[in-house]
Amino acid sequence: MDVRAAIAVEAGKPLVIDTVQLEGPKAGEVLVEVKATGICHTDYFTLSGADPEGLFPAILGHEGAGVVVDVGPNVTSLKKGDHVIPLYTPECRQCEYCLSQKTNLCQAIRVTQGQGLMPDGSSRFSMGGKKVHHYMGTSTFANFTVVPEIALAKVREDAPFDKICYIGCGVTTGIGAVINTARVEPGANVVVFGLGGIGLNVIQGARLAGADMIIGVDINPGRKAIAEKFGMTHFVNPKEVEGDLVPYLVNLTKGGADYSFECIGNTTVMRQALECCHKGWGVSVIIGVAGAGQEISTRPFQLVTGRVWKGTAFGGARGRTDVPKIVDWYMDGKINIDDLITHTMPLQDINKGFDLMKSGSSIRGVVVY
Ligand code: NAD
Ligand code: AHE
Ligand code: ZN
Repeated sequence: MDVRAAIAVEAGKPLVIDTVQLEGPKAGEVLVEVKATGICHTDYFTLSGADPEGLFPAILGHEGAGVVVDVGPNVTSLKKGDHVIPLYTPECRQCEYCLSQKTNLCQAIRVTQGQGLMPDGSSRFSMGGKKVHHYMGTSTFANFTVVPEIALAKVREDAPFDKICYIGCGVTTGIGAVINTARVEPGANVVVFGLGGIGLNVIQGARLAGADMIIGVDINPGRKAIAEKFGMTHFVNPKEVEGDLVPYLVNLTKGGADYSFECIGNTTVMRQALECCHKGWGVSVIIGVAGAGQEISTRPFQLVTGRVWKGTAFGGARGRTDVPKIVDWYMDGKINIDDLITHTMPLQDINKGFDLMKSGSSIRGVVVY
């Protein structure tokens, strides 16, 4: 079938809006009509050429919500008409990783997903007879996409697509990093570096967890008001701090953060996030994705003296199990998504959505099909 898509033709170039061809679902696959998709910084990261796994041409997008329109053979858990959120971290419930109960990083289809292909090693997308790659197994920058059954969370039908699409990445990543990965406890002091689409959800997660001091760090002063609305108690603009940021934060927290979160993808800031943690127990969680070739460093003494460096993908969430619950939290008013979606646009304007994110004018832009 013909579908409308934003195609990443080449690294560093704007997406091209055009018609591409999509084959129907094969065994274990599902055809989804995408109703809305958020634009995450990771889409920009891959489009920029910084992603070692980046492939072109590809249909990017990994923060979607939509409706099942067809299922391939052997699909048992979904049917036509079901509302779904695609999962770039699937949940097969059978692989060694899923069965371990120690990680959310299901590996059932990770190899082909990283190659921009469906699990059988082929792509469903093409243009003029030439292969177009999938992205993160989701490719939500197209109004129809094919996704493996194990990479779809079935969600309630009364939830609005243009809001819950954000649960497909940013909301779950930010809140999950606090609850699943760091396991922040009531009364903890938390420092969040980067107050964008992810960091503001970390702030909201920290408030849910009952944190005491919630410090937000961002070079964009425009982030202060919205972060306060989500629970931030102190704002720090590194550009206004005299001297080093780390001792400033250690002083502010009276000894160091119990938990810190890096939500930027900047390896210098990752070091600051670790080193502002409390001696003996502070835990720093890396969420930001850094470009090819970049590495983190610190004095090993920082770890010898009890600080812990961790990372998280999709907030440690097991998508098919956890995502429907997070949709319920939204529908029950326990979490705020609406105020973070600052811009909506048709697919035609998706490049403007990227520009708004890059300039710091938007928190989350959402494409509504
Ligand atoms: P965003 O562009 O919405 O937000 C980034 C924020 O960081 C902005 O507010 C910006 O002003 C701020 N910032 C930039 N440089 C800074 C600096 N030096 N000091 C302080 N603040 C600074 O991006 P996002 O969508 O929130 O994504 C954030 C990061 O998280 C990206 O690297 C993205 O790829 C990554 N990410 C990771 C996961 C995961 O599962 N690990 C999931 C989603 C996104
Ligand atoms: N492909 C990159 C890494 C990109 C990355 O870390 N992706 C995160 C999700 S970011 C969502 O906005 C992730 O889930 N990682 C785990 C995984 O298996 O990809 C690289 O550096 O190669
Ligand atoms: Zn994302």
